[in-house]
Amino acid sequence: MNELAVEAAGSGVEVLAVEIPRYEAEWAAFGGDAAEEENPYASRGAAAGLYGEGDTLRFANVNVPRGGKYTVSVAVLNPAEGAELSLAANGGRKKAVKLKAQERNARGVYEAELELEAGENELVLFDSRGSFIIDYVDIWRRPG
Ligand SMILES: [Ca+2]
Repeated sequence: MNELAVEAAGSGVEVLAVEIPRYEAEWAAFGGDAAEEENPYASRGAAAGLYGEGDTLRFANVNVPRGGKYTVSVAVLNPAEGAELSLAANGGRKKAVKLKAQERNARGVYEAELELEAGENELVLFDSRGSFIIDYVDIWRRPG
């Protein structure tokens, strides 16, 4: 991830542009019954289906330049009623995210804050309840 800080001289205004690395779910390691799905509404035309409790997606190589709190945005399609997703970094405590009903093939984006370490991190997404499809994950840092 490249970060570029631009300071507007004398104005006291700082503009911070952050490049957001995107991790396609279909490129993650699948656990349980998780599997790649073709979906024309998903980025790259593909996504990862998680079909029930115990299915997982593992991103083994999430690289960030600095340690600290990051926002993980997860793009979800077609969650079953009451479906729940959890996330954890580096084997840490899971953050649970309840998925809301959404229009078929519409993309819902859910956010969770996770502590990441400088360098490589392992991010795991767990199916805690119900089925849903994950399209991609964006990892970024709020400016400031
Ligand atoms: Ca995708």
